[in-house]
Amino acid sequence: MTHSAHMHPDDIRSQFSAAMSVMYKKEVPLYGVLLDLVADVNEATLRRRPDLQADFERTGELSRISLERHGAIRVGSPEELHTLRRLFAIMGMAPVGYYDLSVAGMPVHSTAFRPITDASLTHNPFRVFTSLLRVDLITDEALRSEVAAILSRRNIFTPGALRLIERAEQEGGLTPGEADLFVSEALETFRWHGQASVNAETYERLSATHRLIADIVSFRGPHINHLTPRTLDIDTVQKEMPARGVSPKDVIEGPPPRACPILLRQTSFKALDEPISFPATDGTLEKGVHTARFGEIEQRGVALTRKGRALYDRLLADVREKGGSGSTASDYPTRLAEVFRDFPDDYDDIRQQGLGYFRYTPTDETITEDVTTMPPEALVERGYAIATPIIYEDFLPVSAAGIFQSNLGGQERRSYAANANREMFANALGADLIDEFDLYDAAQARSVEATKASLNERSSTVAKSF
Ligand code: OOG
Ligand code: NI
Repeated sequence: MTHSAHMHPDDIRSQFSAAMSVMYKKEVPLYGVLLDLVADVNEATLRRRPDLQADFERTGELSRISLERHGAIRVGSPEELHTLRRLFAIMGMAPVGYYDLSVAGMPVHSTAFRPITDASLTHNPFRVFTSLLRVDLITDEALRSEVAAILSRRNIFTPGALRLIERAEQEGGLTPGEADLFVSEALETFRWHGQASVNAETYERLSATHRLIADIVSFRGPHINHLTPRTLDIDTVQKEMPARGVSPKDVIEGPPPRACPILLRQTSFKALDEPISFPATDGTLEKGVHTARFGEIEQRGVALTRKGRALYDRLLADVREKGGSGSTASDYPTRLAEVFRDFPDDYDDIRQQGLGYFRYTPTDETITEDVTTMPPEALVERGYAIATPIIYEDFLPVSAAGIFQSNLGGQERRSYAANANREMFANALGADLIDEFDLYDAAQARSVEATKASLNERSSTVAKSF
């Protein structure tokens, strides 16, 4: 139970997300440049599109746009993931979805910690894409136990953070004073460490096995590796990046540009080569370079139903099969646009064909009938309700793989057999993974119920007045 003297988890999340953004801007100034560019483009887009502005005002989305961002981290051990789950829970963030990145040659699997209720998402949708190293995919047995030993020696959480996590669990929340302290202690886990915790020789060996393994294992903590603001016009931001001194990856991941955006489109600027140092045996420091941290932007669209998602996955697979070289070939955007002509680009079609999720709200239309058993589409037809797209709050594994790949520096391509192990992930987490489709289904159903209740109430008042 949340005691009234406790700070609301939504407010702790907002505070944490703001603090993280300030920290990352200091650590990676290019992220600040990207934030300014996104803010400029968003403002211009809303000025150009009053319809969009009106939609956003009606759904309460407007206030969240400028706040909205996601981050990503990678941890090494089940214990680290387990404590992260407890840490994020204090900020109202739960693990949603399972992403198997082994298919893309990445020795990790992932989830997204994020708020799950409508009110919390509107308040601040801050999410963290969180990956766990698959030690089981390291084939060299000696290296596997070395990695386990290195990881077992580190503690990525401060004693203060651990104490406050326990306190929040015992007391059912944190007071504002405790929450302040919690935010600054929690932030320490995600800070960058310029000094590796392993020597140069170990780093090189880890890196030769997979650069991602070196990134996860060689440091004191799981530095935040990017933060991603949400843009309303990703094509313009992508185009304008170079003029502001930011060099974007070649293509935008996800669906092509559309009148009715679906799911998620993402692009990033390439990871920076950053100076680091390694402890040498004689007590001195040896210089090195590490490439991991970058900036990313995203544009979000309507969440797709299982049927819609199956169509998206099939079309995307078609595009990639036809081209042969994934999303890096130069004709990729053309092929993408061509193949996606098979995905309806009109919200009414998307809704009527059951491809996307929508939130229903009542109109002011006069109503004299009982709508209890009326299908939602009939409510729309009769003008009793309007349907607004429910925004996709999650991630896309193929896009994530593209982002991983373009930011490891070098030509990282290892193949692992598709090797999902959701159960292993959930065991490490110590909790079940929430199914994203269940959340969207429930949000849509709740909006239908609330719309009908409000319409019925109005129709009975109308009836009485006759
Ligand atoms: C995570 C990459 C995935 C996204 O937006 O799809 C991701 C990582 O590089 O750790 O953040
Ligand atoms: Ni990302």
